[in-house]
Amino acid sequence: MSHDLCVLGLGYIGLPTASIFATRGKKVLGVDVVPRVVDTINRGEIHIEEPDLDVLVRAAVHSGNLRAALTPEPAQTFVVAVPTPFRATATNPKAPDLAYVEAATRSIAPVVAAGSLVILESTSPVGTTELMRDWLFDELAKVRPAEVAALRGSLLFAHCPERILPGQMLKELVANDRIAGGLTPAAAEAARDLYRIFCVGEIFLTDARTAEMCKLTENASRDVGIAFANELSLICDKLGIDVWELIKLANRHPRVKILQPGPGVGGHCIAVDPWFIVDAAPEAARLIRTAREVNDAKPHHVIERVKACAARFRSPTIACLGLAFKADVDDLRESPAMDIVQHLAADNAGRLLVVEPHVADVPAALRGRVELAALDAAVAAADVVVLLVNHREFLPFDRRKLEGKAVIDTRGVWR
Ligand code: SAJ
Repeated sequence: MSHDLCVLGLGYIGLPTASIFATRGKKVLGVDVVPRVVDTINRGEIHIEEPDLDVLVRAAVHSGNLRAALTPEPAQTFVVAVPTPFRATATNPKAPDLAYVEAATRSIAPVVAAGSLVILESTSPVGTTELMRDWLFDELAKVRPAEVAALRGSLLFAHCPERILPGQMLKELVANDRIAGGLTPAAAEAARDLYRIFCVGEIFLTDARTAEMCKLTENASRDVGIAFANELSLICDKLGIDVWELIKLANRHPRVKILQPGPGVGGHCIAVDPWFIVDAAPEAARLIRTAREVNDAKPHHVIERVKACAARFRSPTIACLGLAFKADVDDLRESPAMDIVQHLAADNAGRLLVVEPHVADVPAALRGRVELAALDAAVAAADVVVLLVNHREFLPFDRRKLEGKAVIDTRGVWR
């Protein structure tokens, strides 16, 4: 039996997407290469934290419309939602790594059918959808050579990037506008008709290359905006000005909308995607590269400030509040807070107490080097308090508990 959809990659994007299609009556096979992930989902449970995702996945699995497996099966539509990380090359330490996209694409060659729609959702460098088509036909030539000519005329390829914000994924999955970029207009239209099943936002048709660049541009735009705020924070430190007050006042101008400075930019999107533009056009992408460098340098600035404060105490205790890459999520990947705490530990800056309400254990990278503590206990014991993530648990805070301590508030929430 052919499924309606086969979704490859059951992570932060693939799992909600597969589940929402399933709850809208589509027969969905979710594919992941990790057996533990497949087993977890088939029990109706989840392996990642995202508000309400557990309810959605349980409903999808229990309806009988979503099943997970290790290998693809025949389907009308294939959605590739696998990671696109970095890979160091001889000329570029941050070149895009398309190995997962290539492997997922090649894996559908045995099961793809005439007229199938193949969608790339993963954030990808410009030209990846074309590469995807080429990889698929290269694989088809090996495994089903007699059918290549017929399939070449009928397969449809499109890029439909996701835009959902971690922490608000399910709301944004349904509500956000989308871009459907086809290798042909027919492919874009077919992709639009598919996402129309659950997407109530507008769906705009374009070509695949524009859609690829559009996704990268959105995240690069946010990165440049945050870099502006982070640069302001460095300038304000030197000039003795409160950057948060400054930004609040500047934003009262009707056409000014400055973002917020912080300890750096984390997550697996904004700190990664702009490099795909730099890689494609290194000479032209000057501002985009500089923004990345400004944001990547920010954790080091925080580390130096913490070490300078700690140096004032004989055997300092430092409370680090938050490890996640941003507020109210459990995701520690590419987290500037993790980076800062790891450096403080490596530099023996002091006894390190870490408060992270979203993790149960000390992460492997910090094991044996920091102690996990409750908020009040950590602050009471600390000489230096460093607020790294503006988790909601840290916001209503009795400032009197900070009296006599050195405080570094990287998010400006305790002003
Ligand atoms: N940050 C700041 N200051 C700000 C805003 C954010 O320092 O004013 C930091 C955060 O603390 C975090 C990082 O930037 O470390 C990124 O957080 P985010 O909330 O801006 O974005 P992500 O990475 O969670 O999600 C982004 C979103 N992209 C845009 O807003 C343009 C989301 O819509 C995308 O779907 C997602 O990337 C993705 O998957 O590409």
